[in-house]
This record gives sequence, structure tokens and C-alpha cells, in this order.
Amino acid sequence: MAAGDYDDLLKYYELYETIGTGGFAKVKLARHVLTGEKVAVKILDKLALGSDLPRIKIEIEAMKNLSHQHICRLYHVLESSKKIFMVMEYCPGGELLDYIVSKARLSEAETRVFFRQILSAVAYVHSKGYAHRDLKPENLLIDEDHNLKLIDFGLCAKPKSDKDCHLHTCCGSPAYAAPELIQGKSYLGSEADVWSMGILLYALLCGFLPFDDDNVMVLYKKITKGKYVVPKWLSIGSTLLLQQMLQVDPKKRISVKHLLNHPWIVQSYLCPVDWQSKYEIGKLDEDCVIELSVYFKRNKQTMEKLISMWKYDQLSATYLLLLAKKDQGKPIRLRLPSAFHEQTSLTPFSEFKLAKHQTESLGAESKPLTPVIRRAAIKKSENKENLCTPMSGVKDEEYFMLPAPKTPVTKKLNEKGILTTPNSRTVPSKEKDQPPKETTVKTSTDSDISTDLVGAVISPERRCHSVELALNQAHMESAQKKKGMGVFGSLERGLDKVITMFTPSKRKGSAGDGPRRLRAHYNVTTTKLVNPDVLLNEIISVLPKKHVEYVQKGYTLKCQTQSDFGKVTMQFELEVCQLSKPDVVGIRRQRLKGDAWVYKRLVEDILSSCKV
Ligand code: H91
Repeated sequence: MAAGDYDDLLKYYELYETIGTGGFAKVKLARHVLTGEKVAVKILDKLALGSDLPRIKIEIEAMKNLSHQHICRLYHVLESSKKIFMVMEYCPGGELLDYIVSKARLSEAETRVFFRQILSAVAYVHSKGYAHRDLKPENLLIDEDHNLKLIDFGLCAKPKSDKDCHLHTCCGSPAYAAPELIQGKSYLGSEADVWSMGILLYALLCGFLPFDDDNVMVLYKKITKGKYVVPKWLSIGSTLLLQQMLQVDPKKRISVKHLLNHPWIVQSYLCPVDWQSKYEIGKLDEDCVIELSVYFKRNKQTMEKLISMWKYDQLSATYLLLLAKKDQGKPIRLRLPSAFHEQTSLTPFSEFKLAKHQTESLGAESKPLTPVIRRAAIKKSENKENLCTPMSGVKDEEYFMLPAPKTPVTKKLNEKGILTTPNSRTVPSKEKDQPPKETTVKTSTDSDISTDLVGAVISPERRCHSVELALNQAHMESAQKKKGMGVFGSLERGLDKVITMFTPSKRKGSAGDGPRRLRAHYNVTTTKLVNPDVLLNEIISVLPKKHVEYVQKGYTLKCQTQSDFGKVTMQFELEVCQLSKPDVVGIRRQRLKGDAWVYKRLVEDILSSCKV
């Protein structure tokens, strides 16, 4: 990474951990310094993008034109010689797909809530002359109010002249692609989107796809035939709606307009879907404008003019994030970068003058002078190594860290060329396939964790006492005998019934005193176990059987699968964590790369194979 690439971004944002990857992009969690709001930053490498660069330009243009309550908001676009950064609304609930996976399938009532939101977003996209062309549950995120936000406009199309213009490019994910699209015929983007929404609706109601096959040609055949299984739990109304949406002939397919007030959609709401945007971009919010005028010492009219330019720069981002704060009922206050770190109340602006980067978008009028406190804060942000810290306030490397062994650590390359340390584990390797032995590694105490920060196997200090271990095992054995299944059972029954929010815990003291304490979340599978090490060891013993390679870092297993040709096909994390109320251990799952449904099946398989 060239040092200068992140300079601009780090003037305005604090960067935290990677929350996902997709294509040539990496998505990181970040915090906008002036407002203190969390954001998602999509980081693209121009060189790696190559001929795909125009797609990104299309996505950026589309996101600038689309402003809707169910579409992920774009706040800021930055560009360096090698990178493009897209700063967007952060959706802490993650992907809709993970939510479906966690619940096996959704009830008709819950599906209706979500589906109305999807329909609202898609109708709006179409009204603006666009077609999304890649509608799938991986591209719908859940925000903090449990509302859906549509993402990934990289494949969206806007025919030049009129909306009914036919398209020719076959794109999107095969399982969601309309028959006319995969047959290479010219098609209407809006009709193809209705088909994908039909697949989406089926996935929500059933928990699996109507057309699925590992072989793409077989999959295409199934799609063009249009025959799918109707599970017995589907109501007549749902079955009828699916039938209208999954019509192979696009001319016989229901239109978005008719979907908006379809009897199934309207049921229990008694009103059609309101697809119009609730974000009136033309009308600026007075409170936010006033806060910005005071902060930047500009009169209201000048401020309004500057904001209305919508340059997707620091000013656009600050305005939109202030507005988001207002909508959440938070105070509309801009903070000083230094104050942000200390989480103290704001120092009145008049005591300070602006730093250069904070006035960039304000034109020639400003003659900034940097005060001592601000200068210190900016200096801090220039130190990139210190800035890439996860939300909990610990450094990236520390995030999965355990106390370092007292014995000197020598890093070496394993057979596969992966950098290993005596206390980081990779597979395959016969000896490494074994769960960590309780007595093998001597670890340091909390006071000397800084000596060598490396991943580690579980230390004796961190492991539970053997009595607890034995009790736990005995408890589980009897429970298993009774139920005739492992802790997780089938995904439908076992995979997390508990749905609340997962947030990184306040770490107890220093790194390395046990698994992270997390709140239950749909990405967290709860178990009946109380000993994290039993669970960790069990997962570790199952992974090689499923051809999953992993690197252990503390209680996190960074997993990956490879194709026969050595291409990384899937990356995900399994983290053993401590839950409270009930005080049991859980497994946090996170997909980082790869097909979502293949991931779903693999994780189901791993977890149901765990005999704990
Ligand atoms: N998929 C296509 O995994 C596989 C949390 C999370 C929170 C997000 C906000 C915006 C975006 C992703 C977020 C996110 C890629 C976002 C928006 C647009 C876009 C892309 C990402 C993953 C990448 C990480 C995503 C989900 C999709 C999480 N993600 N957890 N807020 O194009 Cl417009 Cl790539």
C-alpha cells in the first residue's frame, strides 16, 4: 500500500476493520471524525480494477442519483492515484442473506415487511430510469432500525434514451438471472428485476433457492424450464404471487406497478407500497445548515449554496451524516477531532480556527489557521499505523491477540509459504490438526503482552479448569443422548434462534483474557456450552474433514476453502465468543468472500458436525 493513498481519507475518517470483500473491493468500517458517525468505506484498487473501472464509475453515478430510504446512501467519494474510496451509510445488521440463514426461513408476515421495502427501492430505481440487475439477498443490508438498504449498483443499467430501451448484457448472479437474460436475448431491465425479486421472495419464504445447481449449465436449464418446488408451508397467496413473478415469458410476468398494490403485498397493511423517496434532496434541513454555518463560520445562504453543489466531498458527507444523526434523535453537533478521542463535550468553535482540510470545500474565503489541539489531532491521523484500529479501540493486530509466549517466537514459513509462528495454527498439517494442548504453550502475564504480538494457541491461563471441562462434556453427552443430535442439530432448529444485536464487547482488561464477550446476534450461533475451549477444539477437529483450511488467532478461526487449482473460493471467520444471559458460549460467523449459499451449506455442515 502506497503511503499517500490513504492520506486524504484519513483526514476525515478513522479506519477500522475490514467488514467484507467483494470483487475488487474491500469494505472497511470507519468513523467520520466531525460527526462521530460510523460509515462503511468501499476501497477499490484502480490497477486491479483494470477494465472494470467504468463499472465503478457507473455505480458512483447511480448512487449519486439515487437517494431513497431503502437504498444505501453514498456520502463521500475520494480518489487517489491508485485508489477510489466510496464512503457509505453503515448497516450494522449485515446482509439479509445471513439473516435468512440464521432463521432458516422467514414467516410470511416478516417476509412481507422486508419485501415491501425491496419493492419500494426497486420501484424507485426504475422510476429514475435504472435497472439494478443484481438483486439478491447479499445485496440487501439491514440497518440499525432493521430496515433494508439496497447496495451494489455496479451492474445497474440506465438506457440512454427511454426507459423501455432493451438491454443486451448478461449479468448478475446466475441463480437470480431471468430466463431471457441467460438466453442472451435482449431484455427489459425492469422485467429482469421482477424475476430476481421473485427468486428473492422464494428465498425469504423457503430459505433456499427455487433453481439451484452446482453445474451452471444444469442451473440454466432449470431456470429456462421455470419449474420449481412449492414447499407445503407456502400459503396459497404466496404461491400465486411467486407464480406471477416467476413467469418464464417476461411479457406474462407481473409488472412492478401491479406488484405495488398486489393483494399479497397489501395484506394487513391495507395500503399500496409507498415507493417515493422520503429524502428530499432539494430541500435542505435548517438545523443541519445552521450547525454547519456556525462551525464553518459561513452565513446560512453561503452554506446552503455550498451544500447544494453536492460534490460528494467532506461537506456533503458532514451534512448527510448530521441529517442521519437528527433522524436518529441524536444531537446535531459537530465535534473537534481531539474531542472525539476523549468522548468529551465539544469545545466552542470560536476558540479555534479551521484546519486546511476542513475548509477545502468552502472556497477561497477561508484563511485557516490550525490551533494547537487540532494540530495534535491531525498529527495523530497522519500516523497510519495507529489509525487502522477496530471499533473497540484495540489495534488491528491486537484484535485477535492472546498473550505472547515468554519463549522467543520465531516466525517461519510453512510448506505452503504461509507465515506461521509457534502459536499460530494453519492446516493441513498432521500435528496442527490436533486441538491445542492445555500444557503446550507457556504464556506471559498481562504485564508483558507487548513483547511479541502474535496469534497464539489457547494458553493454560485462559483455559477453563479441567473440572469445568469435564462437567461441560458430561452435560453435553447426556443432552446429546437425550436429543439424538449435536448442539446445533439441524440448521432450522439449532442455528441461533436468539436474535439480538452483536456488538464488540468492552474488553476485560488487556488482550488475552478469554474469548470476546458479545451480545447475541443472528450471526452468532448459541450453544449450551459454558467452556469456550471445548467448542473451539471441536470446531478445529471438524474443519479438516470439511476441507477447510484455517489460521487460528485466539478464539477466531480464519477459514478458507480452495478450488482444485488453488484458487481461494471462500473465506469466512468462525469466532468462539462468550455470551451473557444465558451465560453460554457461542460462535460468531462471518462470510468474507465466496458464494453466499455455498457458504450457508458449508457452515451448516460444519456446525452440525460439531459433537460438543
Ligand atoms: N457483497 C456483494 O458485510 C458480497 C456490514 C456492512 C455494513 C455496509 C454498507 C455498505 C456496503 C456494505 C456494508 C456491509 C459485498 C456496501 C455498499 C455498496 C457496495 C458494497 C458494499 C459485501 C461487502 C461488505 C458488506 C456487505 C456486502 C458487510 N457489509 N457487513 N455496512 O457496492 Cl453500494 Cl461492495
